[in-house]
Amino acid sequence: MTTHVLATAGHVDHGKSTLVRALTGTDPDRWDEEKERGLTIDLGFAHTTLGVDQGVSLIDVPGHIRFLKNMLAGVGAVDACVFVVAAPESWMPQSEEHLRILELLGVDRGVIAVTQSGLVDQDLLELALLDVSERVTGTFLEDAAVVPVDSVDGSGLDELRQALADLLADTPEAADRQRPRLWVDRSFAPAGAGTVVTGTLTGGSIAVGQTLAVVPGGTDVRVRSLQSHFSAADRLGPGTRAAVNLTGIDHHAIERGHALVKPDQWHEATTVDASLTVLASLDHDVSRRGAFVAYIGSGEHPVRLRVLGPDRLGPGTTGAVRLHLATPLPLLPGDRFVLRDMGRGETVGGGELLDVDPRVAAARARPDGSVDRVVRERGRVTVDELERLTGERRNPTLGRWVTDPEAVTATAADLAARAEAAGPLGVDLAELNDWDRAVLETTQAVTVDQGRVKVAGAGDHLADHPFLAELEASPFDPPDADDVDRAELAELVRRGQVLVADGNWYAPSAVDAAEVVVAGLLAEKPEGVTVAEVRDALGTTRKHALPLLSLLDGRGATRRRGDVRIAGPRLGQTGPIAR
Ligand SMILES: Nc1nc2c(ncn2[C@@H]2O[C@H](COP(=O)(O)OP(=O)(O)OP(=O)(O)O)[C@@H](O)[C@H]2O)c(=O)[nH]1
Ligand SMILES: [Mg+2]
Repeated sequence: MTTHVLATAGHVDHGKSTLVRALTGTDPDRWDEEKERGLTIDLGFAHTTLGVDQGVSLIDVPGHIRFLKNMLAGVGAVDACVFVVAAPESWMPQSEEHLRILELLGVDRGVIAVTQSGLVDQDLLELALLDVSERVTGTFLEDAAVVPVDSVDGSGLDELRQALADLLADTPEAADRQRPRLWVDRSFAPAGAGTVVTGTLTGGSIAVGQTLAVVPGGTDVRVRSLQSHFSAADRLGPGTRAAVNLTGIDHHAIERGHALVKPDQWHEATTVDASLTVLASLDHDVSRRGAFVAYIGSGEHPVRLRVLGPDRLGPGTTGAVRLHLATPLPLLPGDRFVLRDMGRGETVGGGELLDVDPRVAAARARPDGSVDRVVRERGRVTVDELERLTGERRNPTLGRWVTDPEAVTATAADLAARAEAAGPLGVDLAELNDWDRAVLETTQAVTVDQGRVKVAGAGDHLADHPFLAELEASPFDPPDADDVDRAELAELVRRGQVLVADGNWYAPSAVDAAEVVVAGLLAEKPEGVTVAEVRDALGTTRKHALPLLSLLDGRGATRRRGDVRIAGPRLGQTGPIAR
């Protein structure tokens, strides 16, 4: 069974609700007031099956201008429309306005029902059909089937059903992008059931037991049960009308215009850049002045508007605008909106969101909806963040980021500059963040040597540090290290280029040489040699003989026994005698 969601559209009293009832058996006018007045105030919902396996959900909208807000809440996520024009009155103002709104929202297909056909003679019917086909020329309904019907006497209904079946056979099923979003159009609390919200589910599936987030607000809720048109389901896919029973939220805390989404999957946008197409019928330019509201998803949101580039847009033109929302919404580039001016009570135009988190100042912003630009403006963006901002999941190009080549080059240059500034010792690797480290792998400009980031090819200044030469010049009577840079000294010791014992510093070659001398002594006196004998043999003082011997003890060349040193287990194995 495929399912599609359709909305009605058309002027007040042209027979939308009557047609929905004739097609589905359900009266979409739910409220007593609606039934009494014969006027649709709010959205109505009905369901039918065409043929054996084509499920159709119908959202019935009000035609009266006063309830345009409710109409807009209903048509945001539909696959197609049933456009209703009454034969006796033919094209009327809300026929026009609804058509414009559907166009602005990106609805791209539908059927046209010319209703109340039994109330006019053949000539008038022909006139109405002609009028309608002229009105829709150049719009998405240009090639739509136009079917005369009378919902009261039933004539034409079979043809309309067939036209709908043909339309839906050609209509792709709602895409599953694993990114479910349900714009809430109703929230209520049936006795004993907690909170129930309804809406048109798009972008992905939701399942019983799943945790979802309410935006705005971010409240986590759990799906207790699911229904579509009163039949229970464990899971509902995109392109279905969904009634979701939630735990974790009071029904007053979630309302029309809010959205249910997966936690952490959506950027919550408050400033967005968008294209705005101004209706050709508008009699003035659009500038930042106006009491604007944007209809996005199922909601009505006051916005501040700024035209990007020029400061105004003329009727019939398209340009870029920046919108500031009062409440954050889970939005993506490609989402559609309709803009109205509440002060003038008119529909201004509408368009498509291009950037849900603009980075460039309005004066310079040139939004275009491209994923590459989002990456370029940021330099780097994690794959998760990129998906939140664009809906697109890309493979990372470096570490966990999708990167702009210029940003990688810039960071590499920055690393080189830091290494340069840090001098010969370089920068401690521990000071670099994840991004720096990732870039490090890609650049030849710096190298990592023993945990320090250094300018590549700078050579190792520590290898010929002057202190080493001083130590080697007087191996058994070496100088102190008071004038040596502490960090450099520590690094020399860490590398083993300088040996330290009892606060004295020695060249490794000095200890090697001492080992040769002591080995010679021990060859003659295997029973052991004294410190004094070693001191004399090295021609040094006790101050240095003691640390040198303890360094030899340390490497296992000698070993203490009472007052003397004897051969250690590794005598001749680590020093120059072995080599
Ligand atoms: N004879 C006849 N009467 C119709 C037909 N369609 C609607 N009507 C009548 O026209 C009146 C208005 O019909 P509705 O279905 O309420 O019109 P609507 O488009 O839903 O109106 P709103 O929702 O308020 O915009 C009602 O009295 C209907 O009985 C039709 O095809 N034939
Ligand atoms: Mg109605």
